[in-house]
Amino acid sequence: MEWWISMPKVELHAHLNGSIRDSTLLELAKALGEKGVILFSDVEHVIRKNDRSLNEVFKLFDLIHIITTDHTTVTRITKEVVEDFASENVIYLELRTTPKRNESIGMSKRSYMEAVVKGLRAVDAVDVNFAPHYLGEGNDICNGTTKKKIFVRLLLSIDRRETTADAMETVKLALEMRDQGVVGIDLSGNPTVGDWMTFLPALKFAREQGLSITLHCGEVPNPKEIQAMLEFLPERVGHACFFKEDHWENAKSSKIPVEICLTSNIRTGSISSLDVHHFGDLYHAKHPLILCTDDSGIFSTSLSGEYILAASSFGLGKKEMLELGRNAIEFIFADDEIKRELREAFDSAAGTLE
Ligand code: 6MZ
Repeated sequence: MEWWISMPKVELHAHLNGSIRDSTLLELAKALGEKGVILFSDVEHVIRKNDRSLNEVFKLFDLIHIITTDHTTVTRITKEVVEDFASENVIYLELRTTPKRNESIGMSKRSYMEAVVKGLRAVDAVDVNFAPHYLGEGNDICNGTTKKKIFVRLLLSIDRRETTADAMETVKLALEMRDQGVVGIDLSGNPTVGDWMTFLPALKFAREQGLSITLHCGEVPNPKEIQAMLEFLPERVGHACFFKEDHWENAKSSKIPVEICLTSNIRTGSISSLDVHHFGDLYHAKHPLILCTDDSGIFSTSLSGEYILAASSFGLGKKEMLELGRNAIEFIFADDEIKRELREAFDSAAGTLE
């Protein structure tokens, strides 16, 4: 196995419905085609396409949501996504997803999330620790088996198309599900849609109640919104592609960690090429940053792929890759006990470096 696949990794920016296996998506689309719900031939080339603009990505998400949003499928894709991350030695995963309501099939935001949690419980290829004090069946902590272990925590996403009331419902649900591994809130969705002020009351409430917050910030040029988001002092931001100098000054002085998704930024055209990607500047300035996948299914990538891409583009060796991965531990939303365990895993990997 290549070294960057076997090294331990921490994934903090992965959207559930963006991380679905292509094979699963095609299988589900085919089944819906056979039922006459969609025209498979229309859909197939959209799924198989590789390069997509940011707007095309959001059109694809609307299609994916038609294909995946029923309880059984949500459970299945959650299980598969966790297994896929674990198979490339992700040892801590913060998986984010937008709770969805679909009255015609009896789905509420809560029942959607219950289907997600069912998916976490269904994983059997690896031991999943997904909730505080949860020891899954067959958990290897005491019995000394060599089954891999992954910590999974959940972030509930607010979609920028939603209303203040929708956003508040999501935050309340997150609070009720804290004992099932929910640790924070994400604001995401098409960055050209919606207004920051719509979500602010729910985000403030989330913060008051002790949830951590990460915001998709600066995915499109919108200086005022970027400024307002930075003033809110989120625990992390994602992307930061269109930050201007004063935004960077602000983010750097506040030391706000940035979730960096190289392949996603290049594929959507938000950044023209890796040699001008802000990873380089942030890395050399030692600004807190975390390499992430965003949507490993949509962009045909993996976290290992992102590490080797960063290594080859910015001249990182094994030691630097491992350090980069280890630094991510400081920015997870889970508690200190988990941080300690993760540090041990990285330190033991560091001990094997020649
Ligand atoms: C902004 C994104 C995104 O929540 O249905 N999402 N939002 N920028 C991105 N970069 C390309 N990638 C994914 O996962 C899919 C949803 O995550 C958000 C969008 O709201 C998308 O509908 P879930 O599991």
